[in-house]
Amino acid sequence: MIGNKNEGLSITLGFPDGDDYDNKKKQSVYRIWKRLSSLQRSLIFLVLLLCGISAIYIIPNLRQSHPTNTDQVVKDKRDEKDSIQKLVLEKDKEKADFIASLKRKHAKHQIDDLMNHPLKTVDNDFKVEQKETSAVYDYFSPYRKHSSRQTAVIDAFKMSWSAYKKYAWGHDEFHPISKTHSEWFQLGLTIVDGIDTAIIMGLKTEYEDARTWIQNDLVFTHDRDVNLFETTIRILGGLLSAFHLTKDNVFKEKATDIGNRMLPCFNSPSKVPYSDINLLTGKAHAPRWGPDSSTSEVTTIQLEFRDLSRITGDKKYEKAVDTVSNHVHNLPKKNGLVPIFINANTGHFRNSATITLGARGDSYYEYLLKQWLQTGKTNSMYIDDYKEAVDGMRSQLVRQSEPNKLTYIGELLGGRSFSPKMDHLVCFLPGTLALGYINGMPEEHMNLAKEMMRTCYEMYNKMPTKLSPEIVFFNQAKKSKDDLFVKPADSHNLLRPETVESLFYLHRITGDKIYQDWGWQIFQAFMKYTKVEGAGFSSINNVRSIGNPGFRDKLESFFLAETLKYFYLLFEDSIDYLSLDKYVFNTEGHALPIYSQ
Ligand code: DMJ
Repeated sequence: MIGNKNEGLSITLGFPDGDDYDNKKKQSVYRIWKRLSSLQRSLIFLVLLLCGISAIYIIPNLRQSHPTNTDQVVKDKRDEKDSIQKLVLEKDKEKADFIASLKRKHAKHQIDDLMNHPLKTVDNDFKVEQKETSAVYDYFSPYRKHSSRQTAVIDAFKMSWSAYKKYAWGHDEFHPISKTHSEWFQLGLTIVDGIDTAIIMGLKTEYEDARTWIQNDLVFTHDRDVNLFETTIRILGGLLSAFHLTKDNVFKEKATDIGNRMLPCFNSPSKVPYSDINLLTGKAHAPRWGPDSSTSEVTTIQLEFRDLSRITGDKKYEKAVDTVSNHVHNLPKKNGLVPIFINANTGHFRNSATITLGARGDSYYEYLLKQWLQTGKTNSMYIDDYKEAVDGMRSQLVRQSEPNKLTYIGELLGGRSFSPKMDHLVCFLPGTLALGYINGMPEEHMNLAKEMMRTCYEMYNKMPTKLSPEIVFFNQAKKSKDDLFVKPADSHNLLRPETVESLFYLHRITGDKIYQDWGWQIFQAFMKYTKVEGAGFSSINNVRSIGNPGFRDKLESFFLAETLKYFYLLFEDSIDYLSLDKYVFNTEGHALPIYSQ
């Protein structure tokens, strides 16, 4: 070592070994430090401080030039892109397109899911090209992620399903207070209606239990009358949806069986179907309570029978329901609006019947739009009738309440005199109008959809329990205190889906999260007032009583088929999950594919 001690600086040129070197070095630094003035020492402190601060900012940036988690993400993204390209090269274009579209919608969890769990490709035996891919999404992938609101909905479904399984498995309906069950059609209604919700929520055990029951125990040979409309939308619709989502032929076979057994309903003189049929004997007839079928019932079976034709290649089902549609199309109407009764023998409307968007009228309007969509927008008869009907609603039925100007849809009693009565059932309308709007209907339809959506929300929000009654009346007098009132006989809640269904469409179509928040408020009210300890959910008697809402001891199958399904879909942020471009939901919430014609 050579050191110039006088200059207070030492320069190391050699490499002496061990302690001797270290001691000398420490002494030399210490001596230098002692010789410095306080100003020099302060300057050195300052320089060291600045170096320290710079290091805090510089080191993390330097670290980024080395492999980190962020890089791993970038690499994963690149790999993901490469895999997508590879899939394209492998001619698995359908899957690649699907993943790419999910990616665009930031549905990262679904990308992960799909990358890890390939779609299963199946034979496409449809005679008419369907817009849906011929691949089946892996609903039961363990990689699926749900938002916390979706998880709450799934828990509600599981709670209700397991209680039904424990006390009523295989029976139509469950009574959660008495823990008993009852039959309506003796077709395991709750299972068949609810199975596709289990699929959509990714509930494998529940799905498998239901599938096993359907395969082994669902028979259509009971000597019993069933209602054509209810059996079509719930049983046939449920089976078809399960078939499309899984491509499992068990569902197709059962759907074909029940479809065949219901066909005699159409053998009426007018070809407008009878409302009821005995599935064993094939004897069809008008309802016990009168000579007429309900208009909504004979016009809300078309999506299902048409789909059955498309999957079997047998045109007879579609032909039967097309005949009904063509017939109803040619009947005289009031501004596109229809009376709620039609006679299967004469084929004529009962002209003195009420015109309403509620019970017995509702889904006539819904299926005009949805049939047009199902058939690839190729049949203008449906959309022309739909447009005329919406114009008719606007001119004949739409009013605003006092004092807050809530837009509502009233009824024409006897086809003539206006009543400010609105069923909760009418709340399907905002969703249908919004669906029409994104498929080319005019802006006024969307405006009406939004206004009606607020009204339907207020039907919940204004009640002490935050749950809607079955029917409300709107106030028209200028000095009214509140916009709506509820008659005691109408104050029950049956766990109906319509408002949640419309919230789902409005959110899907506008992306406005207010609809999710409204839905969450409603969901919480269901949890608070309709939950039965250890037995799922029950409809209630009085939404105006917080203290005594009173259980009605009944779980309607549409709570599992529709209400909870639409809650789940409302809280889904990806617009590609059961895309409205590929699926049309029947009036019971069952997903059917859209075809090219
Ligand atoms: C369901 O069966 C269907 O949504 C139908 O269109 C109307 N009634 C119930 C639900 O409220």
